[in-house]
Amino acid sequence: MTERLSLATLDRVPAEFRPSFDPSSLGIGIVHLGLGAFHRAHEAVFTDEALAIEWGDWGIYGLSQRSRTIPDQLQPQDGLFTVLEKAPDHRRCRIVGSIRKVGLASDRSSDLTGWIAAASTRIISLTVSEKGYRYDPGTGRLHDEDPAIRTDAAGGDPSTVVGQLVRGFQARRAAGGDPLTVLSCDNIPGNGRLLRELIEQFCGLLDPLEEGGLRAWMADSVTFPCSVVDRIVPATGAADLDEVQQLIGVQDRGAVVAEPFRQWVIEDDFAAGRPAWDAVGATLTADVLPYEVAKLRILNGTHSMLAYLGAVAGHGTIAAAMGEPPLAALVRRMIRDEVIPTLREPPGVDLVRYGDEVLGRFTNPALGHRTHQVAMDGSLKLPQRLLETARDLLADGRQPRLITLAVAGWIRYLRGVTDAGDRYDVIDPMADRVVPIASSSYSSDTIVTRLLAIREIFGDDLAGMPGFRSAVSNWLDRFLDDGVLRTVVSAGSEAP
Ligand code: CS2
Repeated sequence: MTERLSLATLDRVPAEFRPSFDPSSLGIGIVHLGLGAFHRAHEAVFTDEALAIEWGDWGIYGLSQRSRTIPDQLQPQDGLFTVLEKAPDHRRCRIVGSIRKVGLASDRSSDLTGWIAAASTRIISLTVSEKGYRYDPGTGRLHDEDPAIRTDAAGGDPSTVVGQLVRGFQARRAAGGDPLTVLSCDNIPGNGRLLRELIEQFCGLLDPLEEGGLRAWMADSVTFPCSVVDRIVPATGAADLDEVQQLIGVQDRGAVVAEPFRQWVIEDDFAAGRPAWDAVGATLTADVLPYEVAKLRILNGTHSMLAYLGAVAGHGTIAAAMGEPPLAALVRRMIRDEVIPTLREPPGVDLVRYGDEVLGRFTNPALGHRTHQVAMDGSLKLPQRLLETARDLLADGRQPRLITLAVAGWIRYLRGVTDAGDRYDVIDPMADRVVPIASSSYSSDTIVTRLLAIREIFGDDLAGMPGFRSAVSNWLDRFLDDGVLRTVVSAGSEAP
């Protein structure tokens, strides 16, 4: 039987793939919530490389929220795992040593509260995806009626991220109240600011005696920098694990795959230090907003559009969708004509070139990034990826033509069946509400009217903005009559 990657077997791995430091000598300074593939291919890599430049106790304690899968993969490996970088024409692989401990947040023995309280912990970072925040993207409000939020506010072992953080803060305050940074790394606009607001709303649900000045302490001692993260990280497949094993010579069940590109723009607002992430490619800046809006609208907006239209047209991967010339032309045009005009250019960034680079990254065939993976949780992604762009255009007196096509693409996707009649599952926390409406036999107009009335997604303004509803409903009609590809082809030949 092939041996498993671990501290004990690391010396059997060819030296070129090993971390540049001895992982066993690294103390923990970061607690990370959301130990998915993205974190392992992003912050863990930046941290690993930063340690080679400037040593410090910045090891990571990574916790999964609910599922044991990743802790079970990484615990026997002492937190070690491989990142397999896939460019169209070459591979690169390396073992990351920055994750020093793994656990499950919902399991008492992981002692999350104790770790948040520990003075040695100076950063709590998060990649818990849009769902983890339990908020309405249309209104920015915490789901304060959510039973899990209610239960967490009432006491006991917290199961929500906001509850976990607040219980940890209380313990930290009781233990001396050392300053702390909470760093959100999720694809949400103003992610740090939003998290602070959600936590404050949660504190408002607590008994006033129990709150006992926690918000005032937070205001003095906890910072919430915003950050923009970027790296395409598809789900790891069995063939990837085989490939890693061939390369490193031992078995790694926690390996992750990523594109070569990576970017991290972070608001420079740390309360208690940080690793030398800026020395290994992260941008530390006073204002992340222009980067954030550009990334969410250009990259994630077109990603979602390609995912919905590509999946309905029968394409399994983003690269295959990009291989369909009318779809590639459509997203290029949407970036140029409708997204860039709404953006403020971040310093030193040429947005047209940025858009071209993003689309180039989408064509990487080695990644095998599934359209259904990107299409997931659309109700939580649409607002920041597409709807904000539509709002800005409408406020400027312009019609969002291709953005409305993308929104109609989401609705068409919710029907759970491709143009060729193949069925698939729609994964979305609001699936129970949106799928029955989208799949009904009502007219497109009724379907769109009912969906646009969902404030949690569309706010209370979009449905009433002139032309928006009718444009979405016209595209949906055309998708249903002619199929996605024929509609996109004819849309391409129509005047803007
Ligand atoms: C994707 C993102 O799954 C999705 O919704 O759009 O995860 C995307 O790959 C990353 O944001 C790239 O940085």
